[in-house]
Amino acid sequence: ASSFDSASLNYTKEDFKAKIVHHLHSTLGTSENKATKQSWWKATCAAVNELVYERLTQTQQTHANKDTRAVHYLSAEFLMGRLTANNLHNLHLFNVCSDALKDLGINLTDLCEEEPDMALGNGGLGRLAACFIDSLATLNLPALGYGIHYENGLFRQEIHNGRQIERPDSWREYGNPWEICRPESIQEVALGGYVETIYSEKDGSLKKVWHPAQKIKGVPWDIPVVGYNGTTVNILRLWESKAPESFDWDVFNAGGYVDAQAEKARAETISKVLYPNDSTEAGKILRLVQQYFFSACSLKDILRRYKRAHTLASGKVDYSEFANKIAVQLNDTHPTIAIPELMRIFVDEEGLGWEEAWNICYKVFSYTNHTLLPEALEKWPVYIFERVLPRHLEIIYEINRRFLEGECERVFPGNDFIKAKLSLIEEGSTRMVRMGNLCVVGSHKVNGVAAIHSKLVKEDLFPEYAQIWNDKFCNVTNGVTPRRWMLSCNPELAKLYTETLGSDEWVTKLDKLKDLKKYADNADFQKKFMAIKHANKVKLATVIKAETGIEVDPNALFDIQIKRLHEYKRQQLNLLYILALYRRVLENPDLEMTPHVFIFGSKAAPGYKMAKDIIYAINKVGERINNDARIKGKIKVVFMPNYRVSLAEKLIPAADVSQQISTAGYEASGTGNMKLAMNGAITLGTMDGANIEIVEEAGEENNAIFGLSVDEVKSVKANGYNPWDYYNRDHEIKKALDWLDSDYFTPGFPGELAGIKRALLEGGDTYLALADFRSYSDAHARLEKMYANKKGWAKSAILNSITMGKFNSDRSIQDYVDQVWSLETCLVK
Ligand code: 26V
Repeated sequence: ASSFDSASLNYTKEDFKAKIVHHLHSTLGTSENKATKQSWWKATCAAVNELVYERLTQTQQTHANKDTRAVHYLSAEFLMGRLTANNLHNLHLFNVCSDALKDLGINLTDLCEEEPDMALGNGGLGRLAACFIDSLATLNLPALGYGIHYENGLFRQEIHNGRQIERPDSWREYGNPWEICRPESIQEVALGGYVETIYSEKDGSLKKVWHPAQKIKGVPWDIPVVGYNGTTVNILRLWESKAPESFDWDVFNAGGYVDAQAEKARAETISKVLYPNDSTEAGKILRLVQQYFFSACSLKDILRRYKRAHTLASGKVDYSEFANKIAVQLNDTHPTIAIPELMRIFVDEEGLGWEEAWNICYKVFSYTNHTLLPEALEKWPVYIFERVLPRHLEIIYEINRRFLEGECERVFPGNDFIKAKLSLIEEGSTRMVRMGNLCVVGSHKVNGVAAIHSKLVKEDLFPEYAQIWNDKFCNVTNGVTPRRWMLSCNPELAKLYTETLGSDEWVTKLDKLKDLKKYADNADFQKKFMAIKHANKVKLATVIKAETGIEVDPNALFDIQIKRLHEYKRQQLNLLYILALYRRVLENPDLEMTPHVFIFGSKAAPGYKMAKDIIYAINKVGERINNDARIKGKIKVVFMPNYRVSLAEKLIPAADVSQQISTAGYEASGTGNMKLAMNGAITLGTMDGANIEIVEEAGEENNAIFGLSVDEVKSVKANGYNPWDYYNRDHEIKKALDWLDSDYFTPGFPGELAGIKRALLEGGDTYLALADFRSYSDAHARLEKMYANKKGWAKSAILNSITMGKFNSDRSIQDYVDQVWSLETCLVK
């Protein structure tokens, strides 16, 4: 029982039952005997929404009355997943609801499966945004999330004969009970056209007037974001694009009517689909339009709210408070265009002088970098900008001119080489706008997402900028919400912790779990902990069987790598080890080893051929191994199709080992690593991203760390890395790679997997998989030994789980509050 049950006083079991039945009748238009599971689910959501809406209104009134400073989290992605269980937990209604439904003959966990994932994101960056808005509400901070209401989220992945097939994801085909359309807050944004320069006879000034070619309507859909324990319900506001009402339908004759429909379809294309790339910048016009569309709608929304509170009696708006009231966080460079857009509004529309406008502007914005991969750093061709956002391009040029002649010249006088490097414009055959540079110049803070990453952002990516503005650069290590990633997905473990501690305080103060340290060695506690892990594995085994037909033994070691497929994340290294291990068992059928289940979950960007080839290879190697009677089930390889948030919630609690094996220096942070460790998985990982901080908390002796460090990677590369040396010297590497040339895994089709070998040899092995192989194999051996010692393993698993307090996203948000936003909490009555 928690102190906040009182907040949900109106929600006894009987009340809840009555509400659900009421909504089944009045909202869903059906009855108990006819209702489908989906209707029951929606009726349950409607019952929950009664409370959510009440608190939402209270929150919004409180924030408006107090005119609080608020943070606006602009993100092209919010990977929310499902909301039913999450909202119930955060409102302390999960058990009441479960009991009420039980009386009605319905199982809540079953019902939750009715909800499609809100997959409005690719991976880490989008899921981080989702965790952050949970924490913002939980910490009672005034905050809004702003993004795009994609009609289709990340593609659904099917596996056909081992290959990834992409299918559309239509998450709201049958309605979404968590979103509220707000036509009263529709915004309109402009695109294209040309800029007119008007000379003023009066004062000789030049005024710029943008004559856009097109207007787009942004329709806001609000998703309430329910804080845990508290009374704050913030919103996530997602913009849907529509053709504007003002569209002059009357002027169209019969022929024009059709053109008008085409025009309408074009407007609605903007929010149709989420781009499924998460590491390569394709430079597609539609994507720039998406970015501008949601950034501009969001800024207009912010300005409308600001003006309501800061318009003087004269009718003039007082902008002197703007930077004190408004913080805008840019989640990667995707919403960067908000910077010139705010300048445009201030200078062109609100009549502020350039310097006055700029002084407000850079104080409002701050920027989070999420990747160092050069191919992911956004650049837009100037010619695209000219067509889509001609006025913004001019503003960017002016920002650039003032920067190069001002701060840059002051610190690097006459240094054209550095000026070319720091310029917002990249010169060349195709001139480009560098969005990262624009973010650094236009923000007051720039942060990376783990200590090592922030250091690399400052020292390797933006070193000259750091010379100009040393204090601009900071670190905020990522975190994840323990509400979803422990309490909700691993209820039995949560119960053990709450009962043992005598309090559920840990759900917000995750550091409290450290008080359990004294039990890490306790035989009874270990037994309970491992029984929960086993039960989670049994459940997962059922899911695996249902999804793939593969039988796995819950007594085997469950070794999990779940993340987007990318060569830097090195799923191919995992595969190489599987091949080596398979050969060892074939050569020595009596080999003593713990049965080992390798589980993968991963989507590849549809245009990333090598990533898709690796998925195919995992599936084909798996097929052969899983059906090879000679190895007596010692190795199983499972590729779980359609990896997504809701599947992660089933995989993570069942993991014994968490593979976090990126080449050091390439994984900015990782957040799956945190989720897995919290749930008692032991990390098999490199010293990269947040892994470094994870083992700092949990102890290196409780994990299996291997591979080159960031500095070693740099020096290996500097000294001319040659993967052939490893191939020629390491027998196991050679055998494993040569195997890929044969048709052993693809009977009748030799060479189908040879591309992987080629990338690792002829291709130069960009991510040093071969260089790290032996050390990786040794780490596996250490893990095996650890796993053989049941008590030792239990202790390490427990210690990992209970020392992850630092990786609570509430802590990350508090770091942003202290270092970047200077926000104050605002209690809602
Ligand atoms: C980049 C691009 C490039 C253009 C095409 C569309 C697109 C979409 C998303 C991205 C962002 C990729 C960066 C990303 O997701 N980084 C991940 O961020 C996580 C949260 O900070 C972090 O834990 C991961 O290490 C990092 O890879």
